Amino acid sequence: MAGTVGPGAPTLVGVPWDGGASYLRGGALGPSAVRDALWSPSRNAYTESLRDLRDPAVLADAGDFTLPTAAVDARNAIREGIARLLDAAARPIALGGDHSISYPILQAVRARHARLTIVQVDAHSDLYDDFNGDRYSHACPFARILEEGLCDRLVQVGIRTRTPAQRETAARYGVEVIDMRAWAAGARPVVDGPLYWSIDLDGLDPAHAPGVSHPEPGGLSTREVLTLLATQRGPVVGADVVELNPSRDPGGLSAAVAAALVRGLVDVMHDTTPGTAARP
Ligand SMILES: [Mn+2]
Repeated sequence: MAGTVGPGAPTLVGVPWDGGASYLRGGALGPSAVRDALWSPSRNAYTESLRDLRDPAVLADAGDFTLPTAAVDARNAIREGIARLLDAAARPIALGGDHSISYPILQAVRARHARLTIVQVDAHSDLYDDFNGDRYSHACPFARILEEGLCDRLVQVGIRTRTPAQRETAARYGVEVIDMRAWAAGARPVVDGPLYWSIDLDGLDPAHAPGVSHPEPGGLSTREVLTLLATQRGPVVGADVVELNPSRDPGGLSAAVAAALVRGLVDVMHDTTPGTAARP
């Protein structure tokens, strides 16, 4: 990795991995597409709270992980890379890559946080025990996270594709699910920190973020996700924004949405008790 890492600073790190994808590759190109959108001359460099992203104390960038091709080795590299960032007191914002990266990331985060709540924004619950024989598929990370006790609370928002087996798994582990029907009826999560955000872009409606491998109509708007981020208590200790597939995003609109979510995460990380976030 190259780049700068400031103490406590929200820190981008690219995780160019799509080996967990069950349908379409292409997500490995996500990190560079989000960076291009973040720094596009089509807009200025300020967040909605008027923080200047060019200030490394506002947003640092640790570059992209260099990942081996074997999945088990890639998971180890992701876990160890995130651990190094946390040891440097950074608050990682990981750019995927497919959703399988959340499992090794959370192994590293959990090792430093005795209390941890995860909010997952997603069309899918990602609770399959295995998918096509792969227990580390992007359809499975939250099954592994629950088995290993990598959080105290898991709150899923935006779900609209569950199977009966996944519903049973969620009930067995006490997962709090606000599916799209409940969201439309007005249900909202109430969580506090230490908090980790795992944002799958397909949690948004394809009208907002079409550039994903598994578009699922009936989802959240960009503004709804930004408001959800801003209205939870912190501290936010880490986050990922995953499943952008640039090969399905010819106009770059979904990359622009991912960049907007990164700016929202930067604001909430700074707004939620900086200094208490990186170490328990
Ligand atoms: Mn998903």
